[in-house]
Amino acid sequence: MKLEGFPDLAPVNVRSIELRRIALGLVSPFRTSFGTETARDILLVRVLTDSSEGWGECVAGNEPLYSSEYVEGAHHVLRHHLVPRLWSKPSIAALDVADLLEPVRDHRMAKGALEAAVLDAQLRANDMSVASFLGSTRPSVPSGVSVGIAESIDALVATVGGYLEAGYVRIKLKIEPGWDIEPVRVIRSTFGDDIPLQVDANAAFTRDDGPLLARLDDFGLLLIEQPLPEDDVTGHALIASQVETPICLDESIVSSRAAIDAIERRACSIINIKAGRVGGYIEARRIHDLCAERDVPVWCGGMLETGIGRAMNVALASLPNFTLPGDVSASDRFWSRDIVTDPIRLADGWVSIPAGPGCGVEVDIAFLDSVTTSRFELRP
Ligand code: NPQ
Ligand code: MG
Repeated sequence: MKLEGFPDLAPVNVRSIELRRIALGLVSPFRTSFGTETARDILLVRVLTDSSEGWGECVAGNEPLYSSEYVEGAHHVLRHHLVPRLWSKPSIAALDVADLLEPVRDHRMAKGALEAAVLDAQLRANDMSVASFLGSTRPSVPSGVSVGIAESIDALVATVGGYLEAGYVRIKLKIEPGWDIEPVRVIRSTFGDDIPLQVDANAAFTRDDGPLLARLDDFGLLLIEQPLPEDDVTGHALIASQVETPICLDESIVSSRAAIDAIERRACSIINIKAGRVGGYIEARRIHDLCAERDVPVWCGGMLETGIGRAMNVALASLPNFTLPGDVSASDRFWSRDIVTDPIRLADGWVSIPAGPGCGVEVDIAFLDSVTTSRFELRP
């Protein structure tokens, strides 16, 4: 199946695929309603072709807490079920990958990482950037930041103050039952009504919490992200009918089908797009397009990516219907040192889209080797 609006590029001959795991500590612990992350075990996919190399980043977490996927499971399904399916074709294009992997149910983060690596390799061979391939219309995008649940309200105020000082143009507060109205009230009273502000519950509330969430209407938030569990689309429609603030879905939107379903059922009026969650950048573009046709704004989510995934996210975020600032923070929001030589940086609250071929950034192979915990090579 050929997609509308994607450039038709020469395929590549894949010689080998490496599954590499790295260990990276976060600059500070990141607490959400589902847990606290202090370090990440990240799976990278490296594709070697006759003429190029490509990298893809798997966004699965150390544990299956954000969603059912986790890094060890992604590694297993890539090695035993996904990578072997690529060997069925002698030469391959990124636009073929999803169809080859389609018989395997779910495992979208694993599939997305493999597709991203093939895409990076194919685009480098064809001297085209991910941004051009996806249909970017801007050279830079505004940068938002996601702020974890803090030890205290004072600590939260200090953290948010630091990000505003750094230039971030939009703040997202993580919330959970008991850390919901008060943090929002204090951030508004401290920093004023003008800063673009939103909240993310990561599925921590219930269908009975409509009246509680409606109290957030007083604070002029851009949106409330994923208040209820992933599979409760009808529950989100119920909450949306009780709350003035727009409801945005993240975890629930696992595919373009799920996006259409949630929109038609009025469960959300805004969608967070994460390529990993939906199985890759091509499906992410498809969701962008269908939301644009329905006048549903989208924004680009983040999954604590290194410079590889972060560069591709910034490219995605520069498509025209990404009209809200994304969680496309600078690399130093999460990492003291990135695995790429030219990590994403903040300039007046904006980030630039890398212009080079593929994801547009180069891996710092010596540093990468120093943080590598395992490597596994697969061949046809
Ligand atoms: C979200 N991201 O929007 C996610 C949640 C999240 C930047 O808020 C390891 C892997 C840790 C994935 C922590 C942001 C994670 C993770 C949080 C995703 O819901
Ligand atoms: Mg979220």
